[in-house]
Amino acid sequence: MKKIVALLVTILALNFSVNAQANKTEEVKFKTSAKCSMCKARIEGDMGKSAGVKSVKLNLDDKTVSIVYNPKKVNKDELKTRISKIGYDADEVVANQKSHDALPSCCQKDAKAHMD
Ligand SMILES: [Cu+2]
Repeated sequence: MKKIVALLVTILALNFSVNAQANKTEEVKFKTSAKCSMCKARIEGDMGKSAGVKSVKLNLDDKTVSIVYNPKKVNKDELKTRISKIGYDADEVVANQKSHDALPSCCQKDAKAHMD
């Protein structure tokens, strides 16, 4: 009986650790070329809907975006590319020019710093 209980406990523990592994997320931070709260809403909205992304938060004080993601579904470079496609720089990855030029003028890189 003791053995069976020990076995069950082992199985449960193993099962638990496998589940924990499957739900493992990582967090990255990129410097972006965001300008204002519209940029924040745009980046958080678009990235929030993209595959493998759990949460997105853009800090307008330092223009960094923090992304919690599932490393099995998406990687850092892909995340940067997705930000570029929205029209913003992400660290060394430069914004896709076409997407950038389609942003409202107040959100483009040469716009003066402003908060909304
Ligand atoms: Cu903006």
